[in-house]
Amino acid sequence: MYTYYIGIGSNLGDREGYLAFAVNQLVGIQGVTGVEHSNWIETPPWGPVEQGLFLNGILKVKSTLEPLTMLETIWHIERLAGRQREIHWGPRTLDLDIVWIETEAGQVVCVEEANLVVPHPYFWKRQFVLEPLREVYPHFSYEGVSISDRIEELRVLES
Ligand code: PH2
Ligand code: MG
Ligand code: MG
Repeated sequence: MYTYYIGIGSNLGDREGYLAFAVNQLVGIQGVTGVEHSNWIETPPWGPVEQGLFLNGILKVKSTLEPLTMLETIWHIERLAGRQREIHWGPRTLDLDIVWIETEAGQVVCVEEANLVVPHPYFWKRQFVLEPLREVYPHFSYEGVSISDRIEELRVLES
C-alpha cells in the first residue's frame, strides 16, 4: 500500500467541477482505497506562460497501484476531463501530478522513469503545491526543512 500525494490544478472552464470530477473518478478506481483532499486555493500562474488563475490543491490517495500504473490512471482521468496535450505549462482543464509517495511504513518512494520523476522536481519551489500539502501533511519536511519554514522562505523570496 502506498500513500500518494498528488497535486491537482485547473485553470480552464469549470475549474471546481474538474477538481471534483477527478476526486470522484479516483474514488471509483480499483486499487484505490482512500481519497482525501486539501481545500482548493486560487493561485496566480507560476512560470513563463501568461494564463488565467489556477484552482489548486493536493489529493492524498491510498492505493495498492504501483507508481507507473497510478500515472496511467491519472492520465486517463485527465483525458476524460477533456485535457489536450497542449502548450507546455499552458492552460489546462485538469492537471494531476504525482508529487510525493510513501509506503505504509513511511518510507519515501523515489521514481526515475522517462515519464515519471518522484519526488516531483519542482514541488519544493511551488507555493501552490506546498500550501495545500501542509494541510494534508502538516509534519512534512524535506532535506531537514519543515514545510512551514519552506513556505515562509518562498513568501520572503517572492516579496
Ligand atoms: N501548473 C503549471 C504551471 N503553472 N501555476 C499555478 N499557480 N498552478 C499550477 O497548477 C500550475 C502553474 C504546470 O503544470
Ligand atoms: Mg503540473
Ligand atoms: Mg502534469
